[in-house]
Amino acid sequence: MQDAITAVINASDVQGKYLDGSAMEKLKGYFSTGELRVRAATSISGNAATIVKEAVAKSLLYSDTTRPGGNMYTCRRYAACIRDMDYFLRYATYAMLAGDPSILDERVLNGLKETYNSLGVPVSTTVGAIQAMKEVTASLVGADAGKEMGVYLDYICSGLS
Ligand code: CYC
Repeated sequence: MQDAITAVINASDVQGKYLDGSAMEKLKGYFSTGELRVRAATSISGNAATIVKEAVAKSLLYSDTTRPGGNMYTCRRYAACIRDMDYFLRYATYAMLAGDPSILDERVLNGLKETYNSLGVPVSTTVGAIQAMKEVTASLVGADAGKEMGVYLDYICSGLS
């Protein structure tokens, strides 16, 4: 797992150089949004269950996915889906705090598409649910922090597609 600071330092280290102007600018951008990230993470962690519930209501509930034959039909599969949505939200929050998506590759996306394909979990429906969660999150944390969370929720969608 990397964060915005180690990513910049590693890139300079492989060249044996001090941080240059553009590396310093990246760090400045990260530090200047630090408080915004912490505030957003606090608000998301206090409201995670509501965010997931609203995103599911908005995108999945009473759809073909939850009807007999759909991938969320039966409580066991419904619960697995809610759990997955909570994983996506929690790991996107970690990545947003770190300012770096590598934790998503390592702990969420690695092998996920293959798992979903073999279990018949519909990827495009999952992407739609993550997009709904992006909107619900933005309405809770505000536009700036919402945009930042959107970067990492979109990263999960691209990794699945
Ligand atoms: C299943 N989701 C799974 C499974 C894994 C994950 C490994 C198979 C094992 C299990 O059932 O628990 C995902 N596990 C993860 C992730 C991590 C992990 C991301 C990293 C922390 O450890 N079905 C739908 C919806 C969607 C959905 C669109 C929710 C958005 O139709 C999800 N995931 C879903 C469902 C299953 C599942 C229904 C169970 C499928 C089955 O067993 O038939």
